Amino acid sequence: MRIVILTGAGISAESGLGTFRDKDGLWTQYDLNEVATPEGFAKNPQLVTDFYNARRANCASAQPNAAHAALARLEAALPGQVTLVTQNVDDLHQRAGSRNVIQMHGALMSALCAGCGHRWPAPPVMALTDRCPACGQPRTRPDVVWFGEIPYHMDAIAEAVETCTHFTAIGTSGQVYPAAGLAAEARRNGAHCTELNLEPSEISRVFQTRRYGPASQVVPDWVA
Ligand code: BV8
Repeated sequence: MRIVILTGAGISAESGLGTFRDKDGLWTQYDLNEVATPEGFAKNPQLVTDFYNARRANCASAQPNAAHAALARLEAALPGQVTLVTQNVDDLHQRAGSRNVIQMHGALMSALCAGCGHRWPAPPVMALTDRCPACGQPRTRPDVVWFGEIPYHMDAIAEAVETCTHFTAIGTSGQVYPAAGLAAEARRNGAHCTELNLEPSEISRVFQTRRYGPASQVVPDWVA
């Protein structure tokens, strides 16, 4: 058995981290073009740095919930058979004990040098004057994938999706590509696809099995 799990912001909602497109989501409070695009960062780097500093602080004070813990148990019970692909930039999967985690949209807890590409653990509060430990340039940016940028680890993700027997999406609205296209790809490759979400997503029709409710309830039930 080879299981690919794709998670989105909904799995961290009950840990107190906001989602993006729910009624009080992040994209109702911020214009994504201003805070989640390279153009936005170029136009107002301080606004973007402040946006990610605030989310990093929220993440540091949040705790993994029962859904994160259940996925860590699943991975431990099926060594080498579970690949966890997350769209989330929080570190709650890792803090819950998941080991094989692919963060396709990057990580809040990582800093990136826009000059030389070096990555290092982000300070709690990133500043535009922070210098890269490798090249010394003051070109620090959040190590996240903005709209228009290519997601990380796409080759590894494609290989996992091509060979998996089961694909389960958890807590994602299925609106952001290429992540939202992975379920249909897995289905085409013969995988059994399951959606675990609060409500039907944009891509619900792709899934053979669908369970709706809060992740902290439906995910442990699914893992059991
Ligand atoms: C790409 C940054 C090319 C990090 C994010 C024009 C120009 C360029 C590209 C495009 C373009 N037009 C369209 C595109 C493609 C674009 C895209 O998809 N746009 C959408 C809006 C149409 N994609 C890109 O730009 C991507 N790059 O295409 O490059 C390429 C690609 C491949 C190969 C070669 C070239 C880059 C996309 C990444 C953008 N970065 N974030 C950050 O700040 O976090 S996206 C952002 O949305 C987050 O990463 C988030 O993870 C992601 C998806 O959102 P969800 O996780 O699904 O969250 P959402 O709020 O939407 O839904 C939450 C769900 O949870 C809901 O269904 C809700 O019901 C449920 N829920 C709520 N509570 C609970 C719950 N479920 C269970 N329990 C609960 N308690």
